Amino acid sequence: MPSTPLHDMQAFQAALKSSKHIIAIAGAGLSAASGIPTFRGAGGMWRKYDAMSLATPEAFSKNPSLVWQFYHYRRETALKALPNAAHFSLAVLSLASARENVAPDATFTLITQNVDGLSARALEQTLSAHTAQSDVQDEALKLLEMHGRLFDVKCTSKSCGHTEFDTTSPICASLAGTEALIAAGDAEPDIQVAELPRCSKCNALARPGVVWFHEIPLHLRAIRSLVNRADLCLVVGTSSTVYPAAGYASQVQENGGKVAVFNLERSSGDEEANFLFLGPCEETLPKALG
Ligand code: BJW
Ligand code: ZN
Repeated sequence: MPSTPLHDMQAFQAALKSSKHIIAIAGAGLSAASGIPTFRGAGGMWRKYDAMSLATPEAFSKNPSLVWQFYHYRRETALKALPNAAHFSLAVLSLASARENVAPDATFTLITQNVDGLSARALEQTLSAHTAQSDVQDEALKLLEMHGRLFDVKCTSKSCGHTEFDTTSPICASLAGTEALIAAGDAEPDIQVAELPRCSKCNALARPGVVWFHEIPLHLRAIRSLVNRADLCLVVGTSSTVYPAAGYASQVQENGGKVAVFNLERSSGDEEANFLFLGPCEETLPKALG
């Protein structure tokens, strides 16, 4: 069992300062203060549906109209949302020239399960406020969006597979306004497949470029190598119930690294953490990271 005092901010900051390879694993709680609903618990319903049951390949095959309406609603919500203080704290940690409480030569990578793009926007804004070219060149190494991106639109035809980043609002005319049908029990329109988003290359049905259950998450090779060398792992706003992300913190500990959990409430596996900061991460992270 870990022997470090669980809630000791000074001890955490000493660990932060002495770490060489830091990673953060983030989940939906990171974006909760930006108004993005979480998956499980209070935020996990969309209309009358359990959000988890819509985020599957089976749901898309069975009812692409319903699943596209769900993702259209989430795209519109994310477009209106702004990164919060927790996103910015993590973005600052990425920038050697901006951060203070970390060793000058330490590395940091944020591995996020979130698809809302808010961490990328926080990183872009933080980068543009700090002009050092060396920071800009390393940007791709600092954020890995392992469950894809809401704004990637991906062809369903295996022979094509074209994906493009598209923030058009609405993504297609037939979905316009469907995001407003939020009253529980409202009948959603049954949109014909021909009217749903289509691939710009081959005109096949397109799907959201996110990773559903039983699909392979992205950037796994890079993540494996980061997890293997990490000596500190921050676990931020995730229920730690979805694999492989849920297994990364214990892998870091097995390699001798430390784990710090930032969550509103108790979460799976947090009894093993070296540090546990309960509360909204938009408050606890800025305090902890300085
Ligand atoms: C706050 C807060 C605030 C609120 N401040 N905190 C091993 C064992 C068992 C099962 C498996 C296994 N390996 C694989 C599986 C199967 C499956 C799985 O994990 N199933 C489990 C449910 C048991 N995994 C997969 O299928 C994955 N693929 C896979 O494993 O491929 C095989 C393979 C892997 C590796 C190598 C080779 C092969 C794919 C998983 C894809 C998950 N997709 C989704 C949808 C993405 C698209 C979309 O967004 O629509 O990803 S599901 C959903 O869950 C979404 C999330 O990213 C993910 C995690 O949820 P998250 O972020 O933790 O959210 P919540 O809501 O659960 O928690 C929020 C937390 O925030 C709570 O704790 C709150 O308290 C907290 N909070 N406000 C701080 N202000
Ligand atoms: Zn195509």
